[in-house]
Amino acid sequence: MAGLVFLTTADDAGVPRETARILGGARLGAGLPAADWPEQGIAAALPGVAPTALRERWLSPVDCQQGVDEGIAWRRTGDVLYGVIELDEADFAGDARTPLQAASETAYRRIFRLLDAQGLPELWRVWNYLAAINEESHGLERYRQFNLGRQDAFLACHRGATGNVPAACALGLRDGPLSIAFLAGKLPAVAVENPRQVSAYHYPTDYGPRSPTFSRAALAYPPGQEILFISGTASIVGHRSMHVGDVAAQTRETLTNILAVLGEANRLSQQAGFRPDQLLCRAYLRHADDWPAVAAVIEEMLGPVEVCPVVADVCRADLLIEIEAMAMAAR
Ligand code: 3EB
Repeated sequence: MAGLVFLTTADDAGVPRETARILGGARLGAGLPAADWPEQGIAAALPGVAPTALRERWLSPVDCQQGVDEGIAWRRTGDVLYGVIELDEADFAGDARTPLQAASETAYRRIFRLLDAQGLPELWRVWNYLAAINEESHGLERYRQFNLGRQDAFLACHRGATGNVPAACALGLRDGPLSIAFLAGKLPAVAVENPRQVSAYHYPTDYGPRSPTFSRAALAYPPGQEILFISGTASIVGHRSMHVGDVAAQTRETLTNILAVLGEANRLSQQAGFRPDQLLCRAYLRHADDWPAVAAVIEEMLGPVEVCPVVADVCRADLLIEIEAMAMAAR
């Protein structure tokens, strides 16, 4: 059975003109026009990528249904749904919470409302982007404000904030709205943790009044397929940042974490054969100039994998690199 296909292209050459089968995706970099399917725009520099932009698409084997609800652009194919919501924090000025906390809680409440209405309640993977993630306002770092709003929405919408939570990433861009893309389905994903790390949802309060709500990876089950989503992964052992100031050592620690998560995923997986050289990676670099050093460590530790480098701010000020990965298999 043909399932979902994930496609990355530098331009639109060779891509089917039939856009009804595009479930959704992301536009990275600058220079491509916005798509007319649910697409998350990530306006960031892509070091070493020529030209200057990439488009990622999830292709469905059949035409998708689509809609827009409470500002969420979504498409679904069978029991899988992809959506994107962008909220402008300025629209939440005057709320008792900080504008970012209010926007974050609102976005997640809307997502859960849509998923409940569609009968696809299981959130598998979330991509979060916000402006100036490490800056402080209202006496709290903005990433920590985001964590407050996100966790409140999970609890209010009866999801729970520990255990079976989605795989995710959360990155800072220079400016722009709060932007959240997600994949969800009818069947629950299997959450995967990392034996080398404290679960993020159990981080001590030194990292903020509310813990981040994500799992280290998720195994998701579209019909006939198993998809491994490895969350944004950094140079953290236990709950502490390691190798502060040394991007090559941080990349090595990050990949050691990814390989540990991969091992756990294979232990829990239905087909148990995900290999390091099969990973499709996105590497978030605080500094574009670090890309050659990061690329060399990735090649050394994973082999010649596909990597999309993106300049973005990692959610702890002492981290220079965060890497996420995906792999797909037939089931
Ligand atoms: C960490 O391990 C690094 O808040 O959704 C990675 C992936 C990180 C997801 C999130 C944060 C998030 O804590 C940061």
